[in-house]
Amino acid sequence: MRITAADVVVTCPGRNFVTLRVTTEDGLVGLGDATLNGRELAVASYLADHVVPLLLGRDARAVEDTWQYLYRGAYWRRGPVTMAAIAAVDTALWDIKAKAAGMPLYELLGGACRVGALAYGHASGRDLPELFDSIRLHLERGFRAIRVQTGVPGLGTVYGVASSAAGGGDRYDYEPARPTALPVEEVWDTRAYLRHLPGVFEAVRHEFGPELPLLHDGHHRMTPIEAARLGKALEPYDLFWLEDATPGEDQAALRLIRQHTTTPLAIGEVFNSVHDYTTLLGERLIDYVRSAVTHTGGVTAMRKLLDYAAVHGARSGLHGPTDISPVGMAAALHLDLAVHNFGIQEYMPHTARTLEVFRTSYTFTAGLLHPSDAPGLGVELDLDAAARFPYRAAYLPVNRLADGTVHDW
Ligand code: GCO
Ligand code: MG
Repeated sequence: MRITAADVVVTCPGRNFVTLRVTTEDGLVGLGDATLNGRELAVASYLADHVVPLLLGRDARAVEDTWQYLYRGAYWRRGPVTMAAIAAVDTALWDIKAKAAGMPLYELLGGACRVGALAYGHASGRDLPELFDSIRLHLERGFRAIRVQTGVPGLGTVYGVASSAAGGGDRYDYEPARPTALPVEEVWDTRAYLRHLPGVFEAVRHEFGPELPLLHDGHHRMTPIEAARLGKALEPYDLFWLEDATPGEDQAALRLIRQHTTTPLAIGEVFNSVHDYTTLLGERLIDYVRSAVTHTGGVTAMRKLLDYAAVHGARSGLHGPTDISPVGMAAALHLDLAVHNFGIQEYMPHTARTLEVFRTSYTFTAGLLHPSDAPGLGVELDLDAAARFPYRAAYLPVNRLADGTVHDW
């Protein structure tokens, strides 16, 4: 089953996506997501200039061998650009293999362990009334687990908070990448945030009761001791997890946080290899693995990472914001169904315009996502629609403290 074509498709139906489209001699087509928010063209070039020439003529069935060939063969290992490119190839080859078998991918991964994947949605508000409206809207839309992000008194725009009120437009969402010539700059103050957040969770529990699973994303902004203090302060509100409390590359930070709090910890969306987790999982410092199939080397690598997590008592919480394309999202859903140690799946629905380009078949019913039983991943790419939306440069914001110091965003 020789590969006869591999095309890199860059499209911007509201936000940028990079997709690898692999075709075999018998006409099967496989898709892989290679979107790296704010640095999209680096991955497109890595693929088009350095990987596509290696794929032409290769056997599309050799998934593991191709992964090792691209990983070990590059000599330069890991990193988000390399691993997103490898992920795209790997996911496309799994898509082809499952289509050739006439099965949904999750069947090839061992079959379903559950009827669907519990998904969490992103509720947010600049203040409590807006936040409550947003939580209600998510509950009406069927979500059974909710991430809570709010504005902080005295600060302007902050991570995770939508800029328009719930119900004010045709949809309510938070999309951090902006199509501006330079990154937008936000101002951050951790002390103001730490003073404010426990009261928000107290109010949400008071309004919505004890049962609803609630999550929160610290987005890398705290020091270890600040994160430890927040984890302790949030214990009465029974969080499902506290995510990215500190910058992920400081692995020892998690030791300190863990010593101080029983709030479950999630980390990993900026990681790209199982090797980023050896301390965190080996010492049982985290509860949930937050990596994206798209940034971690694809289905092959993510399966190994989740098996490694299982050995250390940790569960999955795969990354699923809108900057993971519907192709990357579908790949995550097949793994969610097939692994035993599933925890939860992040789900930020894509816009109607994105879904014009990517024809999905996954479903969201009663709080659960299902990848569908279509052969392969179950997502098709409409090339004509993709061509109608050319690439637009966009950046994620940059954070500064009040005195101008650059801080983690
Ligand atoms: C999340 C993430 C995202 C990231 C985004 C950056 O938990 O979903 O933190 O919102 O900020 O993926 O591109
Ligand atoms: Mg996050």
